[in-house]
Amino acid sequence: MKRVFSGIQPSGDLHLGNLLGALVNWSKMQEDNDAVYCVVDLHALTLPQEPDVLRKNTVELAQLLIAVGIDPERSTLFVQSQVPQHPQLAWLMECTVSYGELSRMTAFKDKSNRDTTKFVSAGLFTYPALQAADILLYDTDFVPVGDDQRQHVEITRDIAERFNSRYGETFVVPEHVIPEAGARVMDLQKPDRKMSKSEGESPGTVFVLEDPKKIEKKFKRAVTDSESDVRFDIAEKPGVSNLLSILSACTGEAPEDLASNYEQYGPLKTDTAEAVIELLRPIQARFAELQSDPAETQRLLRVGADKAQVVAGEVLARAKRNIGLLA
Ligand code: ATP
Ligand code: LTN
Repeated sequence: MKRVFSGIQPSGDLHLGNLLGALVNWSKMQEDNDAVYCVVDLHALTLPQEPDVLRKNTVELAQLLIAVGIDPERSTLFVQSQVPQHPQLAWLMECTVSYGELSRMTAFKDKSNRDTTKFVSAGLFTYPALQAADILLYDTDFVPVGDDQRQHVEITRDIAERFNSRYGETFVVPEHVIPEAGARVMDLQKPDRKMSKSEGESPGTVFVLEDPKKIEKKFKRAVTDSESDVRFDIAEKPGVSNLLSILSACTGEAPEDLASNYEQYGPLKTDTAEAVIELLRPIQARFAELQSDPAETQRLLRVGADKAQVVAGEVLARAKRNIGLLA
């Protein structure tokens, strides 16, 4: 059986981009693979966190993952900081990646440049080394992610190949799995920017737990353009194409085919809002049930961490042995 691994940060409220770009595939891929899914709380520390908020977000994100369909009986679901092999292997990864390679990461450039007065932690810079550790610790074959993580999976492959060629066959070289529709959900107000959760409350971000009435409003006010024809053309019509991509991810129909059903923006907005609300309805209901018992979620996560440590311990021992550290 193939191994699947992916992670998500407890850095804010889950949005439609996370769901369509990553979590739909997480859920699908657990059917035929040995899936390992992780709430990457150590990654969230790259930006300053409020301790109580981080704790709450970590448990609630795990509950949301279960609500979306991740089955903790079938998949291994755990929190990164409860498996100490992650930061341990990350050091070996930091010593296998170069300063130049890390400097070329667009996610780092975006986040460190966004506000020049903000504190830029060293962790934000070395972040891909920890991500490589996450992935390589499980002999991962496939990594389901959104399009923005393409470069991070690529650098993970480079690190694995370099380590293998320096110290002998140690790591499986993983591949990304990026969905056809929904890989890059854009902000409804700024369709040239990806929908993002660390932006906070924004009229262009649709949250998984958002009230249906609010979702409807956000779609109604989505930025389109001054023309009126509906066609799928990301360069010329980013706003309209974003709506078609979202509708496509919800319905499974190609965005080009969907475009031919519409002559005006209004009905496209209404139908997209409706498809999204229907997709979210069962997730919201299931989350409400799970939320009432955080202790049970924490118990499940502990079980997941114990399961994860079995594999992570073996792979870390292999890496330590091959690089010349004492057992
Ligand atoms: P942040 O805004 O804090 O960087 P994020 O919203 O990008 O967070 P992450 O935890 O970094 O969320 O990502 C979780 C998963 O969701 C990743 O696989 C990522 O590729 C995917 N993802 C995030 N934003 C989008 C988006 N707008 N469209 C499609 N996939 C996305
Ligand atoms: N960097 C990712 C989150 C992440 C991840 C991972 C994704 C951390 N470790 C391992 C896939 C595999 C992000 O910010 N979206």
